[in-house]
Amino acid sequence: MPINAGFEFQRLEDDLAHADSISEKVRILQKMLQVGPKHKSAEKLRNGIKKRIVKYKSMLQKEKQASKGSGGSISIKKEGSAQVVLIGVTNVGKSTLLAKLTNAKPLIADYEFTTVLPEVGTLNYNGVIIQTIEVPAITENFLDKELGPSFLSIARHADLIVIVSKKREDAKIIKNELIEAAIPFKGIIVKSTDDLEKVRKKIWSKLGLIYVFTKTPGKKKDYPPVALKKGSTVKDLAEVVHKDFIKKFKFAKIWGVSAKFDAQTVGLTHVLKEEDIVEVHIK
Ligand SMILES: Nc1nc2c(ncn2[C@@H]2O[C@H](COP(=O)(O)OP(=O)(O)OP(=O)(O)O)[C@@H](O)[C@H]2O)c(=O)[nH]1
Ligand SMILES: [Mg+2]
Repeated sequence: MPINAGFEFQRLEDDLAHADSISEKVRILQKMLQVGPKHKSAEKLRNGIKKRIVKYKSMLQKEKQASKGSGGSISIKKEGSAQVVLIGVTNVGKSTLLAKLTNAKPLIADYEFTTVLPEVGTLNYNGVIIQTIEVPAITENFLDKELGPSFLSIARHADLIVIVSKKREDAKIIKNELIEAAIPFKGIIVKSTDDLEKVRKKIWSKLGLIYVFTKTPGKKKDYPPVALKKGSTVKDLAEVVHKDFIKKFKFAKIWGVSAKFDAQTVGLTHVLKEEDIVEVHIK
């Protein structure tokens, strides 16, 4: 091994833990084979790396098949304004929480691995529909399990990951498995005993969304509201509501937190706030 290669190998190991895609993991592992020790006693290490490359390549293949709609991978069609997954080790109350948050009626039992397939429910946040999925319990080395890659890919594609845990070690196992699968964790950790309203608010706030109401002149505000990314403008709302609205846009009238006064007249660039009511006037 050339001088400093040991140092570079270590740096690559570090990069590997922080890689946020599978293809990035493959690239780093291949580089590790290049710079790593090549002598006889390092054979075990090299074989381990090669095995991981094979594993990740097969995952890439599976995900490619899933995105084409073929292969045995489990994919869940996105519905609503956002998709949230509940993930955790077994028996931590994932199904219990899903049943409390959504309309789903999953099987809840005191034995382990009760949930064997993803359970889907809809969470209604002030009229905004958030698809919420319980992923079957995660175990250590989950990628090596038959359905591991498929179940983890549900978490990969979600807008928010919610780790359900009873103790800190539970969450640690999940975080490790996410790292192993190159899924960045920017989510939240909750207990099934946490105050339900607090959990709902945490989910909403972490999704980075706001909800606003549209209104037709002379009528009351429409229901349900429209979900938008934080920082959205009248233009973003108009785009969601009707394509023609921007071409024909004259002005908007606005009520709520972002308005200086009721029925303030604003243009397309006006930044909206949660619970605003917007009346678009067109030519
Ligand atoms: N005391 C108490 N028991 C709970 C709570 N949440 C869940 N349980 C119990 O814990 C057991 C497992 O709950 P589930 O909601 O099925 O847990 P899960 O994480 O979905 O479990 P698996 O799908 O089997 O991995 C059940 O017997 C629940 O009644 C809780 O907040 N308090
Ligand atoms: Mg369950």
